[in-house]
Amino acid sequence: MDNITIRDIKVFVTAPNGINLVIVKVETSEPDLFGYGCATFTWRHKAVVTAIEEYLCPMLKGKSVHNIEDIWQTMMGSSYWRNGPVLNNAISGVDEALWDIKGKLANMPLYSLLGGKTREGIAVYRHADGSSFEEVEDCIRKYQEEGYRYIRCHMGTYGGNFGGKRQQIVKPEGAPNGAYFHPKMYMDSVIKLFERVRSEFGWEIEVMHDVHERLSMADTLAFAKELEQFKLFFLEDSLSPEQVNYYKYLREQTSVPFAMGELFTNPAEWMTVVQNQWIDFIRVHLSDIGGLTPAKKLANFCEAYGVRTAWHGPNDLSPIGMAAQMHLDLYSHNFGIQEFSGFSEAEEMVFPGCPTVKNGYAYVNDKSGIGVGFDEKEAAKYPAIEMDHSWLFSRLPDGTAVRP
Ligand code: GCO
Ligand code: MG
Repeated sequence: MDNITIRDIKVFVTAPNGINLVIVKVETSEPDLFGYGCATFTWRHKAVVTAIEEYLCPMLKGKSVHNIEDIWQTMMGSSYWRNGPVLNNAISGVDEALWDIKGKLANMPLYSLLGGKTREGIAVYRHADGSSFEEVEDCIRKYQEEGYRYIRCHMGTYGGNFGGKRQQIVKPEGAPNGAYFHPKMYMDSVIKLFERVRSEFGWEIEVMHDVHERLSMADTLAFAKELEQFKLFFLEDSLSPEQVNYYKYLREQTSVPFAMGELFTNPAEWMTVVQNQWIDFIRVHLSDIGGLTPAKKLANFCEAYGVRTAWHGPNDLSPIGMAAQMHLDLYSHNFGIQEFSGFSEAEEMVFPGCPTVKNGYAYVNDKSGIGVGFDEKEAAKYPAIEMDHSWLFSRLPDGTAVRP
């Protein structure tokens, strides 16, 4: 095999959509051969940049580009302490770039390299939200008109806005600032929302909801049982990763399909819930587990247990990362659904070759590798920004900080 080596590893942070995206470029000993990967951890992007520039780049320069698995294993093991989101995202950027290069060398799109297609189009779901039932319904109708048939329904993002009654929350004297929410008011507003959605739109759309780990175990069980009547496609992040063992009891008492995984960074977090079939959909954020190399293994592991994929795909993921997982979506027999948040015009300028969507299905192009470029000049027009973290400081009415 030719001795093409890694010549340099560069990292870029760009925010064409007002969200910091981290992109890795692996340059090789062949002047025109390079690859791109996604290393996007929006809330700690500077730490990811440091991990790449200070550790991975010096470690990998001169290594053959061909041995992706061995490079992945040495990137993962060489920090000794491992399986955290910062280092995993850094590893993902290099890993996906090497897969991009592998595809270019083979002159094949990534899905072909993985084993070819098991479907032609990738069914995607969008996020309907609003501050009132009417606004949510209008949003659903807009997506329906655009051809989407899977829609996540919320009223006031995570923890809800209970139809504008947030100010009714009674806090103690001197309570700290934060994104307060009231579990029971949230649960009640969501039940009422789905009553409206099902009566307005019937059963022709599949609907999901994201609890975003906001509820206690007991409230989650009661909530899931009440939601059964609406036959959700899935209920997401019903528990925090620290409480996944409770899925055993949820599974025994409710028919609601469960999706979990965007917060997973360590295989130990998904092994139990998958092997026990306590969940129906695995939802990891590919770069949070180290990129395409572990994700393809995870997809195959889940297939054995009948767990389908529903990779995390909000707007804090770059089009390169979205395309990489869409190639995996095309290949995986146990594909379930793909979360999708659309691309802005600015993003499409920065990332030529973004996946396209038509009538509720996404399509990647047939260029070799991941198939999405990166215009460094365009990217430079959107330098990293100070993100608004306020929503991450969630609190219960008494001011107790909770997972966001
Ligand atoms: C989802 C997720 C996201 C996360 C976000 C955190 O289901 O898409 O819950 O909305 O909250 O990616 O930065
Ligand atoms: Mg989520």
